[in-house]
Amino acid sequence: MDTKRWFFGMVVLLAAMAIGTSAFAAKVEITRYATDGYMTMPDGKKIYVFGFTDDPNGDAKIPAPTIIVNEGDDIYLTLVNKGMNRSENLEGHTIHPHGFLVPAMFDGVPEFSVSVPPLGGKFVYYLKAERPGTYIYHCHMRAPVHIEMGMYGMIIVRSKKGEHYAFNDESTYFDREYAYILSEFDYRLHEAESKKETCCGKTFNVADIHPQYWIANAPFPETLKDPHLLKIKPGERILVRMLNIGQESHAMHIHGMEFTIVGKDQNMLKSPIISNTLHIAPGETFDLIITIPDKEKIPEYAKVLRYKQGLDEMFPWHDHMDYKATNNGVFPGGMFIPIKVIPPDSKEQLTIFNHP
Ligand SMILES: [Cu+2]
Repeated sequence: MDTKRWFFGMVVLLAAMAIGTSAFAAKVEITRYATDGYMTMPDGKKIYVFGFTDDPNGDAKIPAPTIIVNEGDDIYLTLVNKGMNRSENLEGHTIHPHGFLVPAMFDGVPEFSVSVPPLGGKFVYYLKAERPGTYIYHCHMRAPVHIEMGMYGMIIVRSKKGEHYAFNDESTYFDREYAYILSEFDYRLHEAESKKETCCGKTFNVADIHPQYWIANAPFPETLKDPHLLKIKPGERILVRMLNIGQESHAMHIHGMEFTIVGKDQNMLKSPIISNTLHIAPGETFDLIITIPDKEKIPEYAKVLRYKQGLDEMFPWHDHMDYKATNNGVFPGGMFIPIKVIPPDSKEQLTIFNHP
């Protein structure tokens, strides 16, 4: 190859690389602050928690604010360990980007990378948003304790095909989206942690964890509020992103409709599964599309009930291990997502993207 042609080839290659980078990849900088706080259960029980927040002066948020990026983005996720607002506890924290295929340094396991020290310690995790899907971020420091205490949230990577597609495939189109993060609390461990003044005293055997509170973003009836209340209009395709960061499995059973499982753990399913019960184990994430039959497809007598103005038609989506649909044994409560059917002619403005 002569010099001229080689030079021309290099210019074309570099231009293509520059266009490729600018067109698809954005640099996204996100910060999460690790600290503590309290969460009040519907029965009035005040529970001490650890968690992340996007507010440098705030308490922990349970679950942590959702992180939303686009496929191809270069994510610089900064963890600042503020130290605790509500106790003298001095411990390190990390962020494990659950589902991202990253080098160990950015994987957030303190034994294999770093623990971010309290009172202002900082670490930047670099993540490449290579695949669209639903991910988890959580602390991996003393994992059975710090997860149970509340250090978790969701990461959504939107597909290149567009923000209304779960994956790069026409079949994963959705009109609106909801996100649910499943977890649970054993208040006794939280009380033990609140009394501990310094790190690592053995105060509660994690093998004794037996939760009394189950949470789908929040314990019912908190889930009657936005953004947890799942609203659906006949004919709509609703994407539900659901993850389980607790330490128990759940059998999430939906009433009055079915869902199609289109994705699991950041991969689109080649053969989607239609079901009314999702068995979701710790660490799993699922992408489901829900529809309900159109007005024309239900019998006359049912239309009267379904669309009568002023009468809210509601369905439950709950853990079929039904004792978990309680708050410390009192039904109804716990892992219980209410679904509200919105009449087709309703003027209510429905939020497209709903997440904690
Ligand atoms: Cu932690």
